[in-house]
Amino acid sequence: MSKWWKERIVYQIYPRSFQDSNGDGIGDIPGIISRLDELKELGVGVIWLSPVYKSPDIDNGYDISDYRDINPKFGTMADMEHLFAEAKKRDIKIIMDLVINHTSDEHDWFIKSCDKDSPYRDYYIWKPANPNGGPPNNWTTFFGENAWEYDPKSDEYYLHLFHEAQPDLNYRNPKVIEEIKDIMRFWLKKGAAGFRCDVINLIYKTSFEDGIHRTAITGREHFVSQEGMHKILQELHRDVLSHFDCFTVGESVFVSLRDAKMLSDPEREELDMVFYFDHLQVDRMVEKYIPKKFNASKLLRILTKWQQGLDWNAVYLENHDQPRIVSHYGNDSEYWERSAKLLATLLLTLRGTVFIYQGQEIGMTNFEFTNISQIDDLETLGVDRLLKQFWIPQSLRYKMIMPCSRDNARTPMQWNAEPGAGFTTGEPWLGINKNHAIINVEEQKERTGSIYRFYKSMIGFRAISNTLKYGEFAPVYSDKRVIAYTRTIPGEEQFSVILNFSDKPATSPFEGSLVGKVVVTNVGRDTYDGNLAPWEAVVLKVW
Ligand code: ISL
Ligand code: CA
Repeated sequence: MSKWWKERIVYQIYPRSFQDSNGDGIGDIPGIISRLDELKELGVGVIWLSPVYKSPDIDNGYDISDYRDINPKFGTMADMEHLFAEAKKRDIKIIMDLVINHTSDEHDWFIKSCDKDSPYRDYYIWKPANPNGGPPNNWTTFFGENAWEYDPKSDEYYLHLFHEAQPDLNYRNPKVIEEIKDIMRFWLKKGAAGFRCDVINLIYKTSFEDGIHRTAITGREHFVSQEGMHKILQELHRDVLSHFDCFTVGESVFVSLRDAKMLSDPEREELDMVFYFDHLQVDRMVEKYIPKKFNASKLLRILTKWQQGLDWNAVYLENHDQPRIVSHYGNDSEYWERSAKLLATLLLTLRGTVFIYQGQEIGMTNFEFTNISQIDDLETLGVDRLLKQFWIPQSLRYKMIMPCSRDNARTPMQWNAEPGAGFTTGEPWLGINKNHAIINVEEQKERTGSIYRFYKSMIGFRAISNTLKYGEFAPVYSDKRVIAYTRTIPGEEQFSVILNFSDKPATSPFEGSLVGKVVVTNVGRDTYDGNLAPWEAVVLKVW
């Protein structure tokens, strides 16, 4: 069934790095408003706003201390209302980041909850020490440490699957669920068109037994995608979401296809789509810090599994937690421009709602961090500490963590070649990539053949093509470097997409659905004969 949220392009804004309006070096809401025309021009139909709520910013806003207030760094509630109004004028919808697995430890609920006799005690997960002493169980956090924090005052521990300043809410308490419903209604009434739900498949903890020991996130079998979570999501849908014209995308970690299917099955009325990570881990071992060789066949296998396995996908290659895709699966030096266009071709020819992360549309690259002092990301700092404990030398540590640091995606947006990159007139909160002198919006908007222009035209092409939006996906060919797939509306139209993920020329078979008229090219070719240049992307109209 067609829906507006299946057809619009979603653009993720990481507010602190998007546009600063007052020279304090931190992006803000008035800054976003000043760039709305720009987003409209690119073809954006929805903004996903990373958290702008009141927060002590231990994890850059993913630690909320008041869900109904705005972080003063970003502006005021009046600014936020102004943003909704200005976006609406341009027919751009906004989805909010709903971070409800945990709050900040400065949230009023948590402060009250530290008192053993408070009615808020049960809003969080407090447990006495293990009978043998020490934390209640062996669970570990996403940032590498034990997941329990001791509170000497009440002589108990509270659970935090992320930083200790991010205590997990207790979803066995119906009052917590009612609070969350109220928060959702608050934002939907203000004009939000839905939510991106942070680590939503972790909210329900089934038991508190020790987990099977793992190098990371021990205990996960007790809290990933539990039955209790499905029930809660159905309740939120029934009592809140179903009363508004909105959509939800749930970030789901360690999610299996089966669980993702249940989460996004329209019949079950939980979420509309989910973010999963499989397709970004082709060149990673189970632990993302250990690299392995990229293999295009494997990428196509994973894409096929999810494209065909789910009714509707959330399609993305970047977000604020991932390295820049051109530095990850592309080539950010010699073939920077061509490989970024190949990745744009991939993104915009898959079936699902397309998400673009700020800066992706100009091929922003990873930052060359040379020292841990340049890093703000909690996760990178945590992993560095952990590796140090294993006596891994600094050079090797940096080699492992820097290419994956979440800060690669968090450096300020590169608007122009000026010293502050058009992002700020002040001192930016996180280093600006030196390459903004070359890689920036201003330059690319003006130049025919730029990555920006390529994104814009692919977005335009998708907007008028039912086949790209809704057509069936089928794999056609792959080897270590090349993948090819088709998008088809039976009896109506078929496209095939052929991509060479390598610095070397390659070939694809030249028969069947791999023959057709060239409709998209990143090398300026008129006809296709089965020979691909390095990093070439071509879309053929087969019939
Ligand atoms: O970033 C990751 C992989 O590099 C993930 O492990 C990530 O921590 C996980 O996907 C959860 O992410 C979300 O919740 C976190 C927050 O730090 C992230 O920014 C957010 O996207 C806690 O709220
Ligand atoms: Ca600012």
